[in-house]
Amino acid sequence: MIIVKIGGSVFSDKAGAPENFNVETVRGIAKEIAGVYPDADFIIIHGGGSFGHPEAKKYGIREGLPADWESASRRRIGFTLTHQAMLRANAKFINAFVAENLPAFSVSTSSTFITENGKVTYGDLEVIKRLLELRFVPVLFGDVSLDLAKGVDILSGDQIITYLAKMLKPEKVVFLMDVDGVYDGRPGVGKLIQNLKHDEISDLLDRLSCTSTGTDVTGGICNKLREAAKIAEHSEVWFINGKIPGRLSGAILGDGFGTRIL
Ligand code: ATP
Ligand code: IP8
Repeated sequence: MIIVKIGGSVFSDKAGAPENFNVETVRGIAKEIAGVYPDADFIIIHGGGSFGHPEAKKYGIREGLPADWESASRRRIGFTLTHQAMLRANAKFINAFVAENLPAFSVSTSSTFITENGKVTYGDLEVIKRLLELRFVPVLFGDVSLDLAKGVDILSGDQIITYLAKMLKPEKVVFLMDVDGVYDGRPGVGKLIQNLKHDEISDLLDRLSCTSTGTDVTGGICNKLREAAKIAEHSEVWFINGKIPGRLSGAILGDGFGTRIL
């Protein structure tokens, strides 16, 4: 099984207009997956991009549910609206995948997982396992979550992958971003790291400024790297450019260009 995270920076311009979606890029990714399916099973997770992040930020979802009724009422509405924004993104993914003849099936993250401070504490994977047995391609997404500590929170797609990797032990996890991989400084300034040992990640985190864009509520590249260190205990992990045709196929076939976590 291969888990592919399609980052928000790949399918949308996160600093651009609300809910912009690059359908050509997503169709290209779907085509590369269709070239390998059904020889390999896939789970797809997409991020929030210009859909979930602006709404989550606007309504302060990461702050949880406050005690006073008026603020809590506004946050509950924001929780619903953030989820709806993610469902609109998800519908665009399903359409693009189906157009490439892949049986992509939407699995709503907030109905599958419960979090505690944004980390999965409970996940019901039965539907996902059954979908895989029947050769569907489950498509999950970063989403709002019901949270044991805060009432409500955001569950990042990157965090979902850590949980799935632990439970399902995929052969490979591929993170698609809008840059060639992980850099030892800001992309364009730092050098691309082609092989990164998972025990070097904490030093790298110290060296990085740890921000991606102003609209990201889930911690950008730093959260991704922290999760990758955990995922690498169970599977092969790649960070590659999802906007360049052929790179995903390369990582799937084992001679990818990007960063490989060892
Ligand atoms: P989303 O969270 O919406 O799914 P994403 O998965 O594409 O988005 P981001 O959280 O935006 O990922 O993180 C990727 C971004 O981090 C890239 O667009 C890149 O410009 C930025 N970045 C910052 N520092 C680095 C670095 N050292 N190495 C790689 N990317 C970096
Ligand atoms: O982009 C965030 O998921 P991510 C989801 O995978 C929302 O971190 C709703 C902002």
